[in-house]
Amino acid sequence: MKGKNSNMKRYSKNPILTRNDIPDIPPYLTDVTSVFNPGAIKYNGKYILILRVQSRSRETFFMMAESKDGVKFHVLKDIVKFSGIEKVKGKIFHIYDARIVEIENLFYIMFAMDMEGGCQLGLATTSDFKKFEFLGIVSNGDIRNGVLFPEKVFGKYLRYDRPNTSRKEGGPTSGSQIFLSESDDLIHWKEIGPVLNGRFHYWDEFIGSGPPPVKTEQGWLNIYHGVATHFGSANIYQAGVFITDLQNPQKVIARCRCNILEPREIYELIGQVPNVVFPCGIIVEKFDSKGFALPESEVKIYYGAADSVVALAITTIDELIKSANEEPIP
Ligand code: BMA
Repeated sequence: MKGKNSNMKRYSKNPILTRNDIPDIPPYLTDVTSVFNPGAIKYNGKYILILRVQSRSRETFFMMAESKDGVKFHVLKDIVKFSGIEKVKGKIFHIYDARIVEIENLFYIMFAMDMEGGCQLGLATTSDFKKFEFLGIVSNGDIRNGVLFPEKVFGKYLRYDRPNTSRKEGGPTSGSQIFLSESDDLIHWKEIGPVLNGRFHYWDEFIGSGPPPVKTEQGWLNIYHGVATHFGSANIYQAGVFITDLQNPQKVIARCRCNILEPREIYELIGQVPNVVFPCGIIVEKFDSKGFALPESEVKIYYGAADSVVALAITTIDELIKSANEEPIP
């Protein structure tokens, strides 16, 4: 790949998962329509993805995929069920876009829940990726793209989230501000304030967090998605990177000028929703003894392409930091 901005290498055998890799679970989850937007984590040396699988009824399900090398995945023939979610009052239309972190030896999965009145954030936990427990709805109001920090900061759990502020009549929702929120118990959250704004007229007009933040010596490294909406016929979903202060994650200290990944390959340009790359999962291979990602570490970014398939892009911490430190848009 050429050019200063192209520091993400697509895996040569992309897409890594398509509808053909999803085992049938009769009666309704057979011959599925699509698989995309996976959360990712390493557990017991294995790579785990929690996939968004859509059936022909356009219902959404979570399914799990496992891999030894991070590129060849095997999809388990089970629907991931969060015990306790059945107690939620009100109809849940869809759950989707999982983001996974490990905090103090427990794994947490934050995801979007489409309900009457808008989208909420749900939280589930597991210690073994066999049994999953629903902890509750952890938002109120219309909100999406919730990502937990992988550790407490000054004694508080933190997350970035993205209120859905702009709603076209009857159309999909989006928003142009990422916020920081804090919590003592992961269930009750207090909004601290805005972190990052969309840049109107440029690549990232609407924005939302991608995978969870990564701790580096330079700050919290964040992959986000940006949507360009000024092209009339189609929105373009791209990915970018910004860095926030380790001591004050509300403060942005660097932000890319150009996107780092945009729809170019046929599987990104064409599908259920054309022109989409949507990262939700990140695996950083090497950390130092204090938990900082090493600059030379390989980084695997798992993303949904065209809301139809799962793809992988590979880079390094150093490259991501370089992109975040581009000259800002004048
Ligand atoms: C966003 C979310 C994502 C989806 C993207 C493109 O608003 O719904 O899950 O991948 O739109 O359709």
